[in-house]
Amino acid sequence: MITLWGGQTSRSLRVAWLLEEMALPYAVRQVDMLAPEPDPQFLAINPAYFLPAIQDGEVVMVESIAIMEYLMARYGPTPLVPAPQSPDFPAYQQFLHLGEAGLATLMMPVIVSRFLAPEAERENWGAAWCLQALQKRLNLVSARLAASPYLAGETFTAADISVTYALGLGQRTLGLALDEVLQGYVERTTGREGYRRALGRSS
Ligand SMILES: N[C@@H](CCC(=O)N[C@@H](CS)C(=O)NCC(=O)O)C(=O)O
Repeated sequence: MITLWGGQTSRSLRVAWLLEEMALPYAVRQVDMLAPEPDPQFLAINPAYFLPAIQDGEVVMVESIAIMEYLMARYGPTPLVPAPQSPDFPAYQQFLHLGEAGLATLMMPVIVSRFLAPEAERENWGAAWCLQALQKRLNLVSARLAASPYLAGETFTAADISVTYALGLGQRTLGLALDEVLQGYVERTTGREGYRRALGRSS
């Protein structure tokens, strides 16, 4: 049985969503990242102490996108990943990673500056740069979705899980405004049964 270490609204939602779409059984271990003391069991799993992590037998992994790629490779085949020969594959691969590396990661300096930094350090050049870079990268997502209903093309894939999570993070924490195309897209992806089930398990 796969164990998913997760927490409220964390990137563990990506992994839970993928597990639900693949109909794989899993157990969730909630970690309260705001607790005054670290959870010693989770610290033993991830000494860097961030979510999500999985245990699958002897396998322990962190990094939400890497975990998704592992699960699809280990327990596939699945329609959540196009075949490498498919014309949809390059866009799939690009947006799978853009969701974390190009969107969610850029949000973090903005989020911690706004909500955690001392008053005098809230407005800072680095966070402003990240916000601008994020807005520019969102143009890639909007342009793609103006041409196809999903990021890889006509069908829902793990790239949509990756990017939908990032858009939700931006909306919740930064008040990110989504244009009509992006709004319609998020309604389409989060309308899936797999998303609803994952939300119930991991958040
Ligand atoms: N790139 C990592 C980012 C992980 C991450 O930032 N996790 C957040 C929760 S969503 C966290 O645990 N932050 C606490 C920390 O980094 O100290 C991934 O995709 O898994």
